[in-house]
Amino acid sequence: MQIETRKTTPYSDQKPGTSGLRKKVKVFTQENYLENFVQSVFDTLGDVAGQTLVLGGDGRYFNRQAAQTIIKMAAANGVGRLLVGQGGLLSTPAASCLIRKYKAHGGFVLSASHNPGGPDEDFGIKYNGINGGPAPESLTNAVYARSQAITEYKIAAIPDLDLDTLGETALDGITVAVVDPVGDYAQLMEHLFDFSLIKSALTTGAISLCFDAMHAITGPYAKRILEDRLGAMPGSVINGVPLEDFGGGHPDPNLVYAHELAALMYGPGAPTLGAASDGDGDRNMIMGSKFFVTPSDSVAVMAANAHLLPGYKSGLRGVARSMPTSQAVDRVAAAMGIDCYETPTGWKFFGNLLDARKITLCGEESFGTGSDHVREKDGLWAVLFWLNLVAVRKQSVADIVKEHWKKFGRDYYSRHDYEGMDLAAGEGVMAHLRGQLPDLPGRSFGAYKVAFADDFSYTDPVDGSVSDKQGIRIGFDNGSRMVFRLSGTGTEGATLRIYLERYERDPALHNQDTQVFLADLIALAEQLGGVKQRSGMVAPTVIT
Ligand code: VG1
Ligand code: CO
Repeated sequence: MQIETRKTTPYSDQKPGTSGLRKKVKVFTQENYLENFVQSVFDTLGDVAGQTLVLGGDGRYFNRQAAQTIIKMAAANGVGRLLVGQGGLLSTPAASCLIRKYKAHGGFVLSASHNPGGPDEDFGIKYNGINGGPAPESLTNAVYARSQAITEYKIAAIPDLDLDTLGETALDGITVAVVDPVGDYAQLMEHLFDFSLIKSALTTGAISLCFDAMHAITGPYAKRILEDRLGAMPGSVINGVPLEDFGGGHPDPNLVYAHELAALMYGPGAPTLGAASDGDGDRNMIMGSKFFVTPSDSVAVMAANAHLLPGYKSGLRGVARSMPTSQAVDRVAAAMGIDCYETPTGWKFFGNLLDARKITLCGEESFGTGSDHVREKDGLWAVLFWLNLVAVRKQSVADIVKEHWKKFGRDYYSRHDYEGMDLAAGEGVMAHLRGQLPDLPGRSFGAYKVAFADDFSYTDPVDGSVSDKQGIRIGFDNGSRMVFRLSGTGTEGATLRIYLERYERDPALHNQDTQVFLADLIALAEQLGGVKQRSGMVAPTVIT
């Protein structure tokens, strides 16, 4: 095998964000752009001679081409074995599953997750480590530093490989195995959940289901597991064929973008459970008939009920949520007498807690939930969790959640996103808020008295690493809270997120309209942050 060493020069913008490096396809296809980043990863990893790596992506535009480049670079950098999902495809949780199961050194996941795909849209790449989870900041910072000094990269002069046929190709030094993307993942799910119970509920019609794969990666997974294996009616999986541009949509499972599912679930004859996943299969949205489960409630309900499911029957070690996620799961943890950790936004911060066996379950308000079975959030896993739960409790999704509120109280919760904001305006809002922090504690705004106000800083309890400036938190003495932060996954301008929550113990007040119930807090957020005034935007672009 002939290995070429090619000269290159650094790109200044290869700093990974919340979840890997995400850029417009047009940025990624600049000369050597992808190659520079991949070589920076190899240079940072050091000796990978003879090691196994996993490779796959969500199937978006440029996935195939990028996979071929990475295979050639892996060969040139001494990798011993590459496991590649057939067609270059792997959902993010399935990639994590493969890394763990086959004891790989790590893997490349090609995805820009919930961002749109296509020649004018987004692409992304991230490296996951030996535990199957996203690289920690120490590694991504080192990769970035390397990318700023890179002068050459290595690539094997070999033709493109056939990624569509299952099987192994032994090249000189490296073996490339094209593997079934679904099989190992499906097997893992079977260990965690009561498949025979779910199957009988689905085949007898006790439970019906609609899963919207949004033309993204989970289509083949959902069809194989939900329809073929568990007997959900054919057609239960909609938009199940992955497309390079996700059919022109945003593969983001929320009420705005998963509108086909939302219309079905609020219409006549809605199925028992409605669910959707995102571009790379790590997010989930859960709905019942005429009922939407907020992701923050979902993780809380899961924590309270996990012991009812086979994979979690021995109980939970602890739980964790990202800082902006509502405090609903904290209440469950307190009642159960287990620890609850508050981490910065992004799945990479859960990795150490899971590895150190401090937690079993974790979640984010951004439609992400997961457990110690892999080191990524896992969309289909969450759907199976809810299916299993509904089958065990023989109640509707709405009844399960309402009972939960009765027991623990309800955390009304909403996130207001201002996308495509001018970067300077976004940074201006954050600076303006930061400036007010010292004076806020103790001040009253109507019924809201500030209990604490800070810029969230996290010290990892396992390795002691510190992550600063993770978002402005303003907490009130009645348990309400607002959080402001700038997104780290966007590819254009800034996205400012405002997270709002208000706790209500009284069951008589558990059926209010969320936006109405939060109206005072929403107004106060504008008073303190001046988002509309500073950005000139009149309203949020997305409300979840
Ligand atoms: C967003 C979410 C965050 C999530 C991240 C990756 O990040 O808020 O909770 O972990 O996306 O999800 P940000 O920085 O834009 O707020 V995925 O499914 O896009 O990999
Ligand atoms: Co995702």
